[in-house]
Amino acid sequence: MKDKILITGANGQLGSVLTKKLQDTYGITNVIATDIKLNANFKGTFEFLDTTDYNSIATIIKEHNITEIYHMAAILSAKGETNPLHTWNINNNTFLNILEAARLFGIKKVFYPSSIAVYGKNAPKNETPQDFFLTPTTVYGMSKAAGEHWANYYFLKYNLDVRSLRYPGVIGYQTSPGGGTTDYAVDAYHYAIKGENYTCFLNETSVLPMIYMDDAIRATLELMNASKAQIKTRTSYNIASMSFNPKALEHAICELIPHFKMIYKPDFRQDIADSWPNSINDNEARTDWNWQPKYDLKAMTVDMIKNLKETYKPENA
Ligand code: VAH
Repeated sequence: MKDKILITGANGQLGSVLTKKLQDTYGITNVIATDIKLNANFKGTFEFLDTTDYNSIATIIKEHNITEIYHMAAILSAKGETNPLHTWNINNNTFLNILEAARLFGIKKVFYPSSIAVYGKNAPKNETPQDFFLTPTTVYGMSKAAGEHWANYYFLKYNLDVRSLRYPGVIGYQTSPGGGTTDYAVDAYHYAIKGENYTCFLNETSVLPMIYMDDAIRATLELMNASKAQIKTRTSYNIASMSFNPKALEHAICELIPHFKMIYKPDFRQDIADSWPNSINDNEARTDWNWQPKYDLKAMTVDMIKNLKETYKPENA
């Protein structure tokens, strides 16, 4: 029987690009994209789904004979701090609904997106190891750390094949990010293409782990397509690609758009960034399922600017 994929949060920064990749991989009719609102130019099978409601999830699984679930719906770090209890409810209770439905309906595989936001200030700042105790200080990070333990619990107790990645800050041209602390790195490219300077909400020395969208999506599918025996970490895998600070990003963009400038005005997001690692050790992902990033800051910048120039062409705007 053909795999039928359910993806939640299909309108999100990662969810929308992952939906397209899943459609290309499994066939557009075999991917059920869901979210709480429909994106006007969406192509494929879409269903409205509020994952805080268990019965709605169960209905979609039964109606479409779902075999795999990618649960991408979540509120990110910066936006999450504006309403902590709501963020906890959305990020955690939705995942528990997904896990219960997956268990009861015999779903083959579940993907859960975690984040380097699960680490706190006491973790080693450089080459932060996979297995270090997690002391997040954002509700987003707390919810992702809790979700990792629930994923591991459902694997141990019910043998549910839940797999997870701790994404660094994801940068892509396809979608605007929403409410993240690493969003500055996406916004800066857009301002540069428009010929405008960018006011960055982090200071110029804030080094953070980042990953290009193409690498993040490929890592997701490579993890999900690995054999069950290869998956030895059932909380979540660290993956790393590059680390840079806003000044390095400014220089990389200026190589291609010389007059571009960033102005630095740190806001509340500086404290969030300061609590996260500078760089990540991902030896386990490389050993267990051969993870290998392809994009560095220079290659990402070339690809971002090439694609954004297309996006901003009058005929495409
Ligand atoms: C955020 N983009 O900024 C997300 C990510 C590591 C950061 O989890 O909240």
